[in-house]
Amino acid sequence: MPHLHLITAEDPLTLQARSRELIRFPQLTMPLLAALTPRHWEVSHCDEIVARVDSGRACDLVGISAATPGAPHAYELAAAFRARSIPVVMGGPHATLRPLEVAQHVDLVVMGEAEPLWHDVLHDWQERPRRKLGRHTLNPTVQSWVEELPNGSRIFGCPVPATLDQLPQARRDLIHHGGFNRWWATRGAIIATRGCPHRCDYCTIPKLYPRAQQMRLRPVAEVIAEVRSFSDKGVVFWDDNIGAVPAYAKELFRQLRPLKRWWTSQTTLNSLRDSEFLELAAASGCKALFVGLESINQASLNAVHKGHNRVQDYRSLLSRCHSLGVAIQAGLIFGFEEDDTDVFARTVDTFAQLGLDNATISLLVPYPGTPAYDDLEKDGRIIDHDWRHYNGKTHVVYRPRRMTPDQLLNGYEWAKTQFYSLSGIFQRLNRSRTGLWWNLPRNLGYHLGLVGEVRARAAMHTQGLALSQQAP
Ligand code: B12
Ligand code: SF4
Repeated sequence: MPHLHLITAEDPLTLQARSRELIRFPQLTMPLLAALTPRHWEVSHCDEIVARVDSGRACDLVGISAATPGAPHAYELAAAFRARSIPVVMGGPHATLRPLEVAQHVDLVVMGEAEPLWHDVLHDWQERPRRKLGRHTLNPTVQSWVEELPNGSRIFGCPVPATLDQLPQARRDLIHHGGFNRWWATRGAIIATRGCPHRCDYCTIPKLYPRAQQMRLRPVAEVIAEVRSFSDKGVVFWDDNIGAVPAYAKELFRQLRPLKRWWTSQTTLNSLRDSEFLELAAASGCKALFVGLESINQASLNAVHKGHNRVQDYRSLLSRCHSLGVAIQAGLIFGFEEDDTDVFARTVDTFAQLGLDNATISLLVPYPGTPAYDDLEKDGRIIDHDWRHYNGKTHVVYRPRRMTPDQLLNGYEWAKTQFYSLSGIFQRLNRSRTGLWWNLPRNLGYHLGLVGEVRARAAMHTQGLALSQQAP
């Protein structure tokens, strides 16, 4: 039986930054890929968020998934396995956005979704047919293709989006949790939809899936059957925008209600404007929603084509959520073209007043393939091409328009420290009062995580300093 070893790669710097946060999110990507793998393969999984990769382990093929900041580390892992003549296949966001770069480091690159391709990729690898250089049809039924490169690597792609009907259930036995999360973290990761109808300039979603704006929906009955199949109380829908098709979401929530689970997912402000959506979500056990508020600067939101966020609505929409017992975890980004140095204090003050429950606060990252990256590159304003720094936490990788990179980094760290200071937490949660029994520990987790993150940055700077001192 051939053995496939799957790795969810995590860059050490990102890992250190997140190491103290009290929540470990369940990984779905590799457990789903394992479920898509033909039965005659034995499959194992190492999630680097909770365990170290054993690069000496025996296997026939290694599969790696990596986001952009994890790519250089994924290349190191690939090199260690390839040195032992174990071939490596890589997929995920970075492989989809930069396939030719990734092909310099691995044997097989899979762009986009695995569903229409994975069986053919494994079959192709086992058969190893000889082909000329260039692109060839792989499977005419789904119009998939394989490209043979001069270095012997192959890139696989498919222009047709996967259908989500009869998606196999993820291999939850391969969702691992470590440390203090071992006992209580959920394995209930699942998706109901794929895609997002919006096109925000800095987001990679429009580039990750073919026809990304065309929403794909799993049949509600199949989603419900999968939720029923596991006993975890907590369910995490890893959808990009679960509210993109309101009628579908509402039907899902209606059918979810009798299962009495607690769930969370990601959506946009459009969903929060829809009272029926919110009421059904709350009644079906929604405890928190991740919403990309991104900024309190309307000019910034408009400039990145996120005009569906209206700053003037934040107060009423937050209090509507709180009145139904739904907490909001906001995505907040600093460093947009319209941001200047007063944005940091204004943001902290605004969200303290509004009682925002939580926030994932980041520096703007121009991920390759996005309009944000293309515009900055064209202006010659990308100042750092080391993907490890594209984590939105430790480095500013471009020259912002209205401040210096140092002002942006310092302002971001200051804002984060204020937002998650003990007094900041008290002020916000005192206003929100939503789900305090879990919301308070979650905030304290971020408070502790901050210490790890600032330490990680200090370590990185020391490392950078040592390298520059070694330079001739
Ligand atoms: C869940 C999630 C997380 C979770 C779990 C991440 C994980 N590794 O599983 C957490 C919260 C930990 C997280 C963290 C981060 N994330 Co995140 N995350 C997501 C999210 C919302 C869903 C991913 C998911 O599980 N989807 C469901 C699964 C089943 O689908 P999938 O992952 O797309 O996998 C399919 C294909 O991509 C493909 N595939 C993927 N990998 C492989 C590997 C092989 C070998 C093959 C054959 C195929 C294949 O097959 C799968 C089935 O079709 C995506 C958005 C998105 N739609 O991708 C962002 C996303 C992946 N995250 C993103 C980012 C930036 C991050 C962070 C860097 C944020 C940060 N600053 O810390 C970190 C990086 C940590 C890491 N190790 O990845 C970006 C990546 C952009 C980029 N250029 O890399 C995305 C695309 C969001 C966005 N809007 O741009 N994330
Ligand atoms: S709404 Fe969110 S997921 Fe959709 S394109 Fe914008 S940032 Fe990406």
